Amino acid sequence: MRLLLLLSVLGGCWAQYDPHTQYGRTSIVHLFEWRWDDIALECERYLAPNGYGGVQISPPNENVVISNPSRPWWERYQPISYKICTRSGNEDQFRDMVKRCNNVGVRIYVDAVVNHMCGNGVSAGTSSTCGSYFNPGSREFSAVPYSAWDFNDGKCKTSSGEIESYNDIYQVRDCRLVGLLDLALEKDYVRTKIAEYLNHLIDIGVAGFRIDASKHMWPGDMKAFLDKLNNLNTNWFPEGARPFIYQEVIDLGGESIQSSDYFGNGRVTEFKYGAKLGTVIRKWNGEKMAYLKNWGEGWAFMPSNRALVFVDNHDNQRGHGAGGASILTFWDARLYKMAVGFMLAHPYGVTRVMSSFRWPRYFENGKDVNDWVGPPNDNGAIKRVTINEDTTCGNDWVCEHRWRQIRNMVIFRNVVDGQSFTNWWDNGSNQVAFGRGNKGFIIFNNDDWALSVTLQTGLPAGTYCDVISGDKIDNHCTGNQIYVSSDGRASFSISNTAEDPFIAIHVDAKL
Ligand code: QV4
Ligand code: CA
Repeated sequence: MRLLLLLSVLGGCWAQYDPHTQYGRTSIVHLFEWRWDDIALECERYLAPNGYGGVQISPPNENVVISNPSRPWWERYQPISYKICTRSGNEDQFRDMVKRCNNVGVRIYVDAVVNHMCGNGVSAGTSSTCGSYFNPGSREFSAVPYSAWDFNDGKCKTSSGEIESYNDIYQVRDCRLVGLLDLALEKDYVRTKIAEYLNHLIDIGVAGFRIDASKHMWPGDMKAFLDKLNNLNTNWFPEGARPFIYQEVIDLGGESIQSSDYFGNGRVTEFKYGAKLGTVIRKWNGEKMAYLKNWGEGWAFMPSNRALVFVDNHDNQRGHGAGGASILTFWDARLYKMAVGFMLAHPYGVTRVMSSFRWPRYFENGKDVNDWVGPPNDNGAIKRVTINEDTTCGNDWVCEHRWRQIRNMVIFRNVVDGQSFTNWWDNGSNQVAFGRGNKGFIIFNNDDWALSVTLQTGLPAGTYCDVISGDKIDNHCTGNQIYVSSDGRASFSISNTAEDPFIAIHVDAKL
């Protein structure tokens, strides 16, 4: 009995690093700006059948309505209250989504914007997604309520009241990030208000939180409100399960604030991952895929068991936040699929797949002047996600998570979960391959010439469907086949002009 108790305590204390996905599901998809009713449908019709572990949703709390520019996506990062009431839906629709997704084993992770309220420059009134009154000038948010006592104005030492230097850890935490009214998180009243908001979501059934702008909160203040959080809802989670926490901290190195400052609270977003992988796959700065042999901690990333990783996110796919020009996105489809495929095959971190909307990019002097454009909408109402005959999405939803190559690599990651990184091979340039124990094997050709090689895969003998060029349907491969001989070796040929110059096989795609 004592052993069981010990195991349950150990399991419990590690839980804030654990996404609590259903057994055999390993990846999260960010359904950026989707409506709650569409997410519920997607959980049932697509995410559960294809082994997605959970969904990161856009902030569900009431936000400011920005009319100039017209309804930018980033208005949702300017809270007005903690009412579940946004363009994605109301509380009833939110509850329905959480229930339906949990009932098919797909978790919900909430984007929690708790460092600040709306921008200092916004005019007072009721221009908010639920009509709540607010007055930035007097720091009044009557639907919480917050008043001037609850903000950091007195504590910030810069003349502008804004963050002026990212190397001054006090400014970064106690001053306004791009003018956003900064909450006084050392106050128990503020910590309690935030905990009440997050506990409301936990009681409805969410599995955890992306904590927005974590770099701008003191780790100790965050711990104070995180310690006030309830255990997860036992309708869907084991007794004593702690909310999964992943903190948005952009640390590309060189700043006073480090990701490791936040490890005590939960996982942390590893922004070096997407920035470096984009540089390697684009073959910039002399980078080459052969260097990926020691990918992960070998590249000075944080420990794998603290990392939340992604190729791009909602900020850096449009030039916000960090990562710069090397970030690969759906706009760079062929290279993007290789990068996402590599991420999902490699054992490092908890993986998050981006699912975007298309917007009218328009570059002036190298900057996309339409980087603010919000989700597809009809006079402000977010458009439904329509599904086409060919299973792609309509209405300008990109649905990268439905692209065969990405969906099948999410499944690949599930099949190889727990298997070690094995059988690495490279040609010294941009042709590389590796296996995951005896469950899966992947090979890339990112050179400007053909790949033709016979390699040890570690897999049992048999005929495998390549899940990049097609699917295994009934007992038939719709794409290429790979034959693994009794000694585990297989021959691979990949043209450098192939639509997708990589091949992936695993034991669940074996004829
Ligand atoms: C402007 C001026 C300010 C001025 C202010 C007056 O820039 O100097 O004081 O007006 O009100 C929008 C506008 C921004 C404007 C601000 C209003 O773009 O120009 O300030 O509103 O104050 C998103 C967008 C921001 C947007 C913000 C709020 O990226 O452009 O600002 O939402 O609507 C750092 C952080 C990191 C952060 C990243 C973007 O360390 O945490 O910057 N990433 C997260 C989210 C991101 C979000 C925020 C944080 C803020 O991922 O999407 O910013 O919640 O690296
Ligand atoms: Ca702050």
